[in-house]
Amino acid sequence: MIREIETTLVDVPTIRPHKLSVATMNTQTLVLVRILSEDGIEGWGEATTIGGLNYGEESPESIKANIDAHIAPLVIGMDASRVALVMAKLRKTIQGNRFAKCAIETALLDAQGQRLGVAVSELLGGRVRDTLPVAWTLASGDTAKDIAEAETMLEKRRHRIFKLKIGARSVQDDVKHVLAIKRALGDRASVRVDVNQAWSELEAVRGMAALEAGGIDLIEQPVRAENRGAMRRLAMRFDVALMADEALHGPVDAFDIARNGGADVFAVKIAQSGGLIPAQQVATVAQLAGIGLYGGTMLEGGIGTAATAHLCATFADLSWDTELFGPLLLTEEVLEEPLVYRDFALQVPTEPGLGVRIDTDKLRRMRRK
Ligand code: MUC
Ligand code: MG
Repeated sequence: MIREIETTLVDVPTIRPHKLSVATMNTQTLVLVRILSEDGIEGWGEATTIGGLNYGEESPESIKANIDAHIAPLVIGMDASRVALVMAKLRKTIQGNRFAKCAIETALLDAQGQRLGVAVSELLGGRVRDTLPVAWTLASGDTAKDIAEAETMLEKRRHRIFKLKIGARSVQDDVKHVLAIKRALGDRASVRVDVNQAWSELEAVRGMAALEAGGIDLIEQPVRAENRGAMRRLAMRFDVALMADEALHGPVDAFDIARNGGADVFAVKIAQSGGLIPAQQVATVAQLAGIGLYGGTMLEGGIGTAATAHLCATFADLSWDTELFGPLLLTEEVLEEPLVYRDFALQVPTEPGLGVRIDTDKLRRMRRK
């Protein structure tokens, strides 16, 4: 039986300002969810977003408030081992709040894995890989600094895929910045961009033409999420891979975009999809439609990153790899043992549940008072 659901906000400074077209992040706020069941098993989940309400329609504070006031009372007393039943009730009764639902589902699956002695990836059908190549986002806003950062990452064998955050400046300035980085790194790295919806369709046509010619591998969400027509036209017009991110709010969006040819690649995000199971459905739609998969992040800390890693480990085809670097952008770790990054890849935890342990003493010190 679910006995208690506790939510905690943790503000963690980033290692450097992280500049996106929608916000500049100096801290990341983790919403950590602990679900305690009567059998003594404790599961953990996490939700994060970017820049308060700059990225999506849920903020850390709304996620916490809605879990405390509406979600917890609904599911406390239900059988904790009936994860699907709890989530079915939640999805039927609570509108929206996908990030909050994801944190709850993650915690329930973590507990269930511990209960059954299996990793979450096994609960999700079984893993086909134990390591996941991880991209790094260059987002200092400065070309020379970004090149130096990329060189360090290559040298340390931590990343050889780089995603550049653009869209805050003019298309011309952004293209100049991106192509300078691509020229410096050459074939040693895959260089991709994320525009975070900043361009009009016309700007996207100009920007994508220049980026494609300059050897950029992937363009992520160049136009507004709701502008599906533009995404479809851009996908048809250009050979360079076009990825949907903000446009994907779960399996129904995935189905619609797949049917209309609105993307070549899906960024699969557990929070944006509303949980691990709906994210798995997003991936299934992609695979059925011949759309490539990429393991996306909302810049989660260790818990949310481990959860996504378990899901991505089950994908037969993960041709665009992942960006599960969230914990590496943060100055503080909430796990007892940090996740392991080695040889350009994240090692998927193998212990039961999420396979991570929370440092509760540290969490007590770090939590927002
Ligand atoms: C996004 O839009 O993809 C992922 C990596 C990063 O730097 O920001 C996020 C959000
Ligand atoms: Mg994105």
